Amino acid sequence: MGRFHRHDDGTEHSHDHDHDHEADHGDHTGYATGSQRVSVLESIFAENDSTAALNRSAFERHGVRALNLMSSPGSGKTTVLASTLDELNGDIAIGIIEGDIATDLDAAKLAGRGAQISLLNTSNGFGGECHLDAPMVNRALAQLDLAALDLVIVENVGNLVCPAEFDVGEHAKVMVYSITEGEDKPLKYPVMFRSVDVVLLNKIDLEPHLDADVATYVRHVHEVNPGALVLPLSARTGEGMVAWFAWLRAFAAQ
Ligand SMILES: Nc1nc2c(ncn2[C@@H]2O[C@H](COP(=O)(O)OP(=O)(O)OP(=O)(O)O)[C@@H](O)[C@H]2O)c(=O)[nH]1
Ligand SMILES: [Mg+2]
Repeated sequence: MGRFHRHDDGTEHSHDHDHDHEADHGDHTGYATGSQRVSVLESIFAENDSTAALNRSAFERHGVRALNLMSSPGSGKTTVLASTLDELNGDIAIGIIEGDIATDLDAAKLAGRGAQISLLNTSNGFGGECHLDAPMVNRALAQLDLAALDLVIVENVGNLVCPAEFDVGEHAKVMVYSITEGEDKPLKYPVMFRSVDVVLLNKIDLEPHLDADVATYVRHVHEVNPGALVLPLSARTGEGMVAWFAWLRAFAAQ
């Protein structure tokens, strides 16, 4: 079955082009196919986008800036967030929406660092989704006191594909890309790399132990997204984190 997909220019279509869309209106399995499938997915994205607009206006009503933080599983989103909260605690009032398929493990790691935290498990009534969408984030917002916040950071579900396709009402998208994932990932998974404003190139402390060259990782990100700001850093040692903190302070002040 083809994969419905949106493009940067706002056009949308299914990649399922091996049959006649007009003639295909479902089959005996009961699953929608062809044009029927496209219209179901169009309405999912339309619902997502209208709720994303609601989320964005709720943020703006309260003067809150919102950021969507994405990556593969284990790239270091939570570790980056833990040091970020420790650094900014007292200066910027931060709310975290912690998205995971299951468990409150990441929410527990971020607790006690001065942030409001709203946990969102996609296995609880959301079908175990591999990404957060705007309606889920809308529900999670009910657990945050936006009037008391300057910045909301959404830690998305660890996945290098799906989260990039769903606007959740954020003002910027940031991804963590760790050098343990391999230098080819921007070329193989361009959709997320193309969708983001900032790439935190994490785990550079491991460069001597890997057959890795940080400059090649940066070059590959810029090959698919020439405008991306790439910040090489290590959430483990703190190297390079100062540039990220500076970017985030400026973003939160906008
Ligand atoms: N060496 C090294 N390890 C790191 C660094 N950042 C994170 N880690 C480790 O990488 C592992 C995964 O980090 P997490 O912060 O849980 O990654 P995540 O992206 O939040 O993972 P999910 O939420 O499961 O998608 C942990 O064992 C971290 O300690 C780093 O800069 N250097
Ligand atoms: Mg995490």
